[in-house]
Parts: sequence; structure tokens; C-alpha cells
Amino acid sequence: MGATLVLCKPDAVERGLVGEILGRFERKGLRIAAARLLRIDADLAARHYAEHVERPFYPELRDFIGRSPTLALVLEGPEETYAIVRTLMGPTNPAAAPPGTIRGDFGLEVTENLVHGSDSEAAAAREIALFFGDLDV
Ligand code: D4T
Repeated sequence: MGATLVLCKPDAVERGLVGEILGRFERKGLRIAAARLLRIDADLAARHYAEHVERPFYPELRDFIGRSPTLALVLEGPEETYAIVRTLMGPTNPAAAPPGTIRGDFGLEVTENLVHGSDSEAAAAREIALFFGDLDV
């Protein structure tokens, strides 16, 4: 079994695309283990995006990710579930994402790219603890 963190970012919630996005993961066969709608404040953004805090695009990313609620999810499936989720998401930049992927079908630009998925088993463990550390998931 594997588990990974997924964020349906503010643009996905604002545009009413949560059902579409979640439906794709469910139809693939992944299971929802936990869900929480929250606003990501500057402190949580800095911890989640620690590797990007010094990058030039970070202020825009921080403002975007906190502008309205995000749906955080733990999805469960087989080993390496994080990789399955990232395949369904498509590449970071929606302009380069192929049709059939979430970003390819619904996104236009790199900041507002709809979803986040952990990029390794280690990142999944860290990020699940960050968003759901107070829950037994
Ligand atoms: P996330 O973390 O949102 O799932 O995205 P990725 O894992 O696919 O991509 P990432 O870590 O490289 O980027 C994190 C986040 O920063 C935004 N971003 C990225 C941005 O706004 N401008 C940029 O130039 C880059 C590279 C988009 C995703």
C-alpha cells in the first residue's frame, strides 16, 4: 500500500473542478483516506514549499496558494501511489501538459496549475504529516 498528498489548489476549488479532479483519481482506483478544506496561510505555505521559498516566483506562489481554500487529500493505493497521481496530473506547466492529464485538460499557466501531488515516497510522508499530522490516517 502507498499513500500520497494531493492538493486541489484554490483555482480548482474556485472553478468548481474539484469533483472532476477527484473523480479522475477515484475512477483510476485510488481511495480517499482523508480530506480537509483549509486556507493555506503564509506559514504553512513556507513549510510546504520550503525548497522554493528563495525562488523569484515564490511570492506569487504564496499569494495564489492562500487566496481561497484548498482541498487537501490523502489518497491511498498500491506502492508508489505518488507516481500514479503525478501521471494523472501531468507536467508542472499546463502549457506543456498533454491532453488527458488534469493540467493538460484544464490549465493554462504554471502558477495556477490546479493540483499538487507529492513527488516521492519521502515527500508524501512529510507532506501528509504537515497537513494531517493531527489526524490518525
Ligand atoms: P506542485 O508542487 O504544485 O505539485 O508542483 P510540481 O511538483 O509539479 O512542481 P514544482 O515543485 O517544480 O513547483 C512548485 C509550484 O510552484 C509553481 N511554480 C513553479 C511557479 O509558480 N512558477 C515557476 O516558475 C515554477 C517552476 C508551480 C508549482
